[in-house]
Amino acid sequence: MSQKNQTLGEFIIENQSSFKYTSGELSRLINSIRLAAKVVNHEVNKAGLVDIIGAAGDTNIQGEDQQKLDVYANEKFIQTLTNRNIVCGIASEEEDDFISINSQDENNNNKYVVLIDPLDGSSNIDVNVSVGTIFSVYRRVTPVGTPVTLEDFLQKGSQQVAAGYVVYGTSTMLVYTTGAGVNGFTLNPAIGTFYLSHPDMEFPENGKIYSVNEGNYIHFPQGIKNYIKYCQMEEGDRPYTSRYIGSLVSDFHRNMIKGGIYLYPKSSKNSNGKLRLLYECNPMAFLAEQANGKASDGFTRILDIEPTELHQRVPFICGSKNMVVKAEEFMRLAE
Ligand code: P6P
Repeated sequence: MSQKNQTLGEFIIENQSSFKYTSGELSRLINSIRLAAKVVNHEVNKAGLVDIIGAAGDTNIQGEDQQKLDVYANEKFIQTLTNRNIVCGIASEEEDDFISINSQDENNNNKYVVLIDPLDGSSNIDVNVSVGTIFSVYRRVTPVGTPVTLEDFLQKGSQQVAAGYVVYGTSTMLVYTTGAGVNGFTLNPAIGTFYLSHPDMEFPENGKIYSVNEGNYIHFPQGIKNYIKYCQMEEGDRPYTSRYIGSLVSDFHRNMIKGGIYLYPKSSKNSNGKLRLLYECNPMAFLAEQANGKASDGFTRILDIEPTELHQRVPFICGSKNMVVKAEEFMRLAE
């Protein structure tokens, strides 16, 4: 049983034996994400002071303006994971294609691939609202020692061996799972150490918060419209409270602590929704299920979706189990 105020390093060592692949490689991977998170956190915290905010001028494969902090965070996570020779491949929201690590090195016996959204919610950067990093880890499925292929990245979310996020908020937290529950670590910036502040995090089965961009209401499927009206109805424990930060990591984190549901449905504007399956929905769905929550596209469990493209998008409904079940009921009734 983990105890509060344990450092992340102590926690990793103590729990390494409980991880079925006890090679220590995954522990080193989490440690490298910890390092990159501290480096990015330092820049995020001074974004308003130096000319590092504002668009970098380029646009990523999503057609979104790349904020300089997006580019910086992407570089730092890729650099940290590459230099420590821990993974054999990386995919990122900011990279059109996946990156094969040390594919020329026949000694590259690394067996993990990492998929990242290096700075989710980046449109919030220059208005001083929380942003986050999301990561997802798989064991490769192609032979060790050969260059990774797209097959290593297009795995179902149920095959993840680890997933987590960093939320750069009023405090910086690293929240992750290796399949044995969800634990949250808060950074003490004075000494650069993450401490276990939220052991065994769980979604309350019910909640009173719903998170959706209601500006898209008229474009939503009828089932989602009906669910939103259900949340707003004066009945029983309703109306619920609407809270939408515009940063998935922040909305997810608050809902996990307080109880709630996050929805990014498909719409007539986004036929598959906006969020990306591989490096946003799958890791958050793995965390949700490990925290007694639920995640679906309205009909299918997110972790069961067979990926077809690196940057594919899916509708995303995630949070307190009974709230997601209710939303799915409205989706089925409206079919
Ligand atoms: P909208 C950020 O770009 C993001 O991917 C999520 O973090 C966030 O919840 C959502 O998109 C916000 O999108 O269309 O409501 O601004």
